[in-house]
Amino acid sequence: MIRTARLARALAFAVVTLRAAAAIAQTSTLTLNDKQYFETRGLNVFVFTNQYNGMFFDEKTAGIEIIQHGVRIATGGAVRLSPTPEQWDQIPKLVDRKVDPATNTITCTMRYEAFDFDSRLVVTPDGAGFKVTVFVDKPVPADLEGRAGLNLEFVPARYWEHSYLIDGKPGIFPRYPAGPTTSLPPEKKIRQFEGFSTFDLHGHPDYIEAQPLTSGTTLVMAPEDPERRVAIHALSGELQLLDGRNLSQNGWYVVRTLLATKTTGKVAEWHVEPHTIPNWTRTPVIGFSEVGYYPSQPKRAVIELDANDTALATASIIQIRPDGTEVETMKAPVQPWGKYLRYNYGVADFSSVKEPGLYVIQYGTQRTGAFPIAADVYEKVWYPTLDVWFPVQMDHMFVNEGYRVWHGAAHLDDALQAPVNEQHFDAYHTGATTNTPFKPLERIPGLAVGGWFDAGDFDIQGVSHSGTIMSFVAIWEAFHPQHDQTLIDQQLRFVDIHRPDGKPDVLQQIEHGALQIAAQFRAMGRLSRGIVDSHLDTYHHLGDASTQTDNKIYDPSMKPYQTDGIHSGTPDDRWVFVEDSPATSYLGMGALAAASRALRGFNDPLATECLSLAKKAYAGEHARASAAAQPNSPEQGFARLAELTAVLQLVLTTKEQPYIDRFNELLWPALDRAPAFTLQTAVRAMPAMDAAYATKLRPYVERYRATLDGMFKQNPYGVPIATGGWAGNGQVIGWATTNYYLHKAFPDLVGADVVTRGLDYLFGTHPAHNYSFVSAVGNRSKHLAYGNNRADFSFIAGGVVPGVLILKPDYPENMDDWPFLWGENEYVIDTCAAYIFLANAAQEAVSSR
Ligand SMILES: [Ca+2]
Ligand SMILES: [Ca+2]
Ligand SMILES: [Ca+2]
Repeated sequence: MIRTARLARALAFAVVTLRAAAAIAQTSTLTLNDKQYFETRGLNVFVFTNQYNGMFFDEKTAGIEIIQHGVRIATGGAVRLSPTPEQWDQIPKLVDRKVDPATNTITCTMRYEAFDFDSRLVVTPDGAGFKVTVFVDKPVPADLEGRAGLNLEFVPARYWEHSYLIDGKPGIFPRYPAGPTTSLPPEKKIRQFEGFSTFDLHGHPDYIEAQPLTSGTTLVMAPEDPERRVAIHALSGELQLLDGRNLSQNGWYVVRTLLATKTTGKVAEWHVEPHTIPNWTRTPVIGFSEVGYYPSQPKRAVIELDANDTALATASIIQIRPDGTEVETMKAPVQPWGKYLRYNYGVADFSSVKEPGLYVIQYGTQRTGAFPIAADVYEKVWYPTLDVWFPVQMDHMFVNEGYRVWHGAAHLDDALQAPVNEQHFDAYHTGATTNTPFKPLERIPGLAVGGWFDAGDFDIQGVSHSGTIMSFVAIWEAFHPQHDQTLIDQQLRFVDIHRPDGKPDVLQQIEHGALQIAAQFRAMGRLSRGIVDSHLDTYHHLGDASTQTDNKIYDPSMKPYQTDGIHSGTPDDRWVFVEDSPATSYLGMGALAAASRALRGFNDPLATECLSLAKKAYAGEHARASAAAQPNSPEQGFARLAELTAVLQLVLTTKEQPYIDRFNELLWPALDRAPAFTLQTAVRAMPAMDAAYATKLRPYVERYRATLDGMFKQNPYGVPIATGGWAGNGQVIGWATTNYYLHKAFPDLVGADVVTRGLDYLFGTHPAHNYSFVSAVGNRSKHLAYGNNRADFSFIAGGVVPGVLILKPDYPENMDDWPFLWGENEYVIDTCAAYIFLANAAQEAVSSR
């Protein structure tokens, strides 16, 4: 929401409140719409339109969910087995979902396999709200008596500085968790995912559960706020209000009723009434670039409107002069675009405004913050990512910034070979063999060096490392940034942010990544899937990375927590997971071959070793993969694409004919099969190829260009918006980067506008709100995100979040007051490195035309 929106909303609110007071209380009746959710103006109720995830478990995007006045306030409405479920607690499997327009009901059958426990959740409109009923055909299993309950979870941030009434008794929502909890014996704990535990016993035999903050029959949440007020009445049993943050910082407020036991039929029932403001209309979102615009680039404000709203005729582009006076430079017509997902859109094109200066956009009573039109808008937008975000992600290093230490030197006890047949968390697993020369739990030497924390967690992921290194090499080769604002001392394991050391930071980051990948190939001859915590109770670590393990080498002859200062008996050293995956290994070889070019003249011994490791591994893998070829399997397809990446880097590094031949052999079928994935690779090889190559490539670029022409038909932003469980900024960056390479090679086919359009999207021209998705870049940006400091409701400058998640069927979301949804807010290394490339590319593309 833009700044003045609050004022406008407050005014609109006062008017509405008066109107409402004057009118007879209005009943809003939910109806089942053709998108299979319940809807009335100002309120939507989803019932398992989104499901629990078997891989990452509870993502807080499943079960009964409530969108009140445009904001998702509740999720996780289902039968759950804990008072305040955590991510890895058992989730119900949806066995059946019936949507019945005749009876206006949605019925979901849920099953907990481990307990042979089935229940039926029925949701139906009731008065001004809806009724939720749980039925069982067999009594609740004895093990789950007093444990199984009907839960509904509320986003805590949306109730801070708000109160509640329970059976008329007042309370204030706790701003910070302050109990109560209870200690219970571990045998009472319901088994979590794969028998892992989120709770670190730390030598004490107990675990904790949240106890209710309060209980009663009727709970009114936020009675003072018509936008957030929700009344819940237990028609049977008792309502509890709990605070899940006592167990885990990403916990939610939970409203819960224990299921009736030793009986069948109806075992819990609520009437839920989220208040709706009569004739509520969502405040428009003015999408624009918070970074500003290059004078000659296209400039589009995309105005997102409530389905009941219609676009105003114009938006004003107002220049702000040095003395504070304002000049309306343009009345830009708002062209209706139509409907995308659940909103109407209008587009105000103000490309004709080119005079450098500061501007705001005025639309109705709303006004955006100021943004520049200037020739240098893209010049520095990548500095925070390289200067701050990447240094903070550096593993095995002490990272300082001014008076602040981000973290100590972490994971100096890396790493042990993972056990076999391990079904691990974060999508790691092993099969019957280790795929390395090492035995299960044997120490793999030399791994406590280089590398970056993958994301908001602290593991080293092989594939994303490879992509990151290759992006950094591409940045170095295309733009040669001499930028130096970081001291990086590998000998002392010391990083100092904002302190030049005479060495280009991009080269130092390439070196840091290459040190880790080279160490893996040196020890194992291949790239790992990753190095990750051995135990779930350390994986969810929040705090200084150097305290995630004890940094002491595990010695099984010692007792847990016993130490001689160098070794310890605490089995917390991280594990190395290695898959039999040619694709993974090929990407590692590509990273090594790329790094060897950039590091030549900077760190010659490492450059030489990287290339020889890559060539040796390539020869081995290529021979092995050819022998084991499974033609046309999906794995084979991935392996071929990854090999193409490796061979591209070997071609660019060595120019040797066998690599060129193999590249041509792989490229053209891949271009036919998956042009979107291969076009960038193809065009990047051009400098090493002859003129005939460019001629042969041209028709593929012509076909791609036709897809670009159709972009504005897909959505009003004109970029490919992903609809999966992880939001799509990475995809937008990849798309715009491909466009840059094509623009450079085929400027008559692909213009610079499709490069900057990708950045406009990242910087605020996107659904849901208009913050820049790059923290600390642009006038207003993501000020809380899923970095490793997320428990502080903070951000790491330069991090790029995944962006807008499309919750099925039609709700675009990027929470701006709650950082803990990784699919919307988690920074990851490969996307951030790709962003640095794109920012440099945009500056070059706009300034050279
Ligand atoms: Ca990870
Ligand atoms: Ca430096
Ligand atoms: Ca250790």
